[in-house]
Amino acid sequence: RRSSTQVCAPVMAETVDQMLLLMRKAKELGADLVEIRVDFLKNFSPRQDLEILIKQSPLPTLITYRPIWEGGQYDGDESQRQNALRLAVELGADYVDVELKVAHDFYNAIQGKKPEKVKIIVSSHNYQNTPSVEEIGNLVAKILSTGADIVKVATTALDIVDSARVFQVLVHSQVPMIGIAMGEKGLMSRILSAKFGGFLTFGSIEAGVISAPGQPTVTDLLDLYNFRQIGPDTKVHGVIGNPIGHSKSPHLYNGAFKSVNFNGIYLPLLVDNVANFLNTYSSPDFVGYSYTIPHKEAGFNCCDEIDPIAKEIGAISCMIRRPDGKLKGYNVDYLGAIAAIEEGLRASNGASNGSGSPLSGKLFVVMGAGGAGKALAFGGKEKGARVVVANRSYDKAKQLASKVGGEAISLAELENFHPEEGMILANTTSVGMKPKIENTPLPKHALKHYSLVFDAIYTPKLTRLLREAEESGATIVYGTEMFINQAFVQFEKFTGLPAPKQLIRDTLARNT
Ligand code: SKM
Repeated sequence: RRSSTQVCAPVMAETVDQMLLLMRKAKELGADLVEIRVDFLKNFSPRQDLEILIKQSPLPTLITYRPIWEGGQYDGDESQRQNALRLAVELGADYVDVELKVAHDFYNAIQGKKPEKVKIIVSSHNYQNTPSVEEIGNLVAKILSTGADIVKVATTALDIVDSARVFQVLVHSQVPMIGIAMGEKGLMSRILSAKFGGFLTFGSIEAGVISAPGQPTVTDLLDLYNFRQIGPDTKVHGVIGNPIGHSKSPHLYNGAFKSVNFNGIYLPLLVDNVANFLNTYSSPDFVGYSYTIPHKEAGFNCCDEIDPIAKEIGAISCMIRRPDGKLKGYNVDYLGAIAAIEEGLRASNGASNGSGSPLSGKLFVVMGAGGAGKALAFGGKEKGARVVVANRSYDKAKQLASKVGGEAISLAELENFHPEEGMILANTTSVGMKPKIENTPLPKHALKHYSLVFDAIYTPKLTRLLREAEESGATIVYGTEMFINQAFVQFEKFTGLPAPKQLIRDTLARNT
């Protein structure tokens, strides 16, 4: 265990019995404490219920009675609410949450009657945005002036860079502090609170049953993100894309990092603006990124140095922060995809055609002219294929085609494009990717002219395009092949260690 940051499971239910069940579940899952949200109880009788909840809890307790005016469920009389919180103190809850707005009143009311072991968390929630570092700092000072034992500041992330301001305050806090940026774009604040010294982070007992937006599950925190292994020195990595929820890279790398005891974490990074992200998280601990759709070209433009192959392609799939702080970009996409396509061709042709690439001389159609399209077109050219780039925007197709000495057509034209039989098709657009798996970039009737079809999408593994290609008699090559091959290379770039290949294969098989 590299840090003391605890995992706290919020418990929300309508009856005390249901809460007790959830509290046991939280313990089984590995949480360190439970936040009992008594504002969710129907017919709450404070004296009787708090006694049971606090005394029978299998884990240390945090009692929270959140009013509507702070984002909770309680809509009743304020003095009754504070009476219940005072009772929680008397009954010896380990922690009691008191909202900043009423903290002075509350402290006046409990004057000297607080058992030593009971700690008061004074909390502030902002559901609109994340203010400046200075404003968050002032808020913390205000909270401290109430006499708080523990400071809690929860803001809302409107962009991934917002978590950085929370970290900045968290890391400098002289008192125990809970600092979280809520919302999907604030996920990293919840996970990296272990790195930046947060007192606790929240993890839900069940997926989707959350007490605040963006909360991961306890199980994801502990098993997917290796929360107990995150500490101040942990190096941060992640996959930069938009959307990013579908990516299996966090599963792959976190599992692989753990298996070789590498002190690193790998996050899904939902980025709107790549340059802004890189400028914000510029400390030496933010060391390595994978780039996925649609940011492979934006990443390319942010590099201080670019590997020759990536330079030729014009897009990156991997970025490393060197010890001197410079960002170096690589493209390791095409290697894995081309190898998998070659393997597919060799297998379907029976014997190999000697030492040359089976792609040589073939008509190779690449759908999409974004980062992955560029890599595949480049790979095709390298192997001596005749490349055709088909893209929704013809201009972009034209640009790429001229770079690889190929032909350009629009996606609409591709439907009736069959200069010859036995062509090879690669999809690099996101059409057909989860969640819109009913979509396909090319209608089935057009697929009969292809002998092999590859899809760079790997969620789902069998896309509609691949299913229809198979039904049309083509050899199909899954995106998982490309994904796994490039992951081996990236793992080595991130860690300097050989990739645990079997473990990575198994992890992907379990998760697709
Ligand atoms: O090139 C890869 C990238 O490294 C990661 C990724 C993902 O996590 O889904 C997909 C491909 O773009």
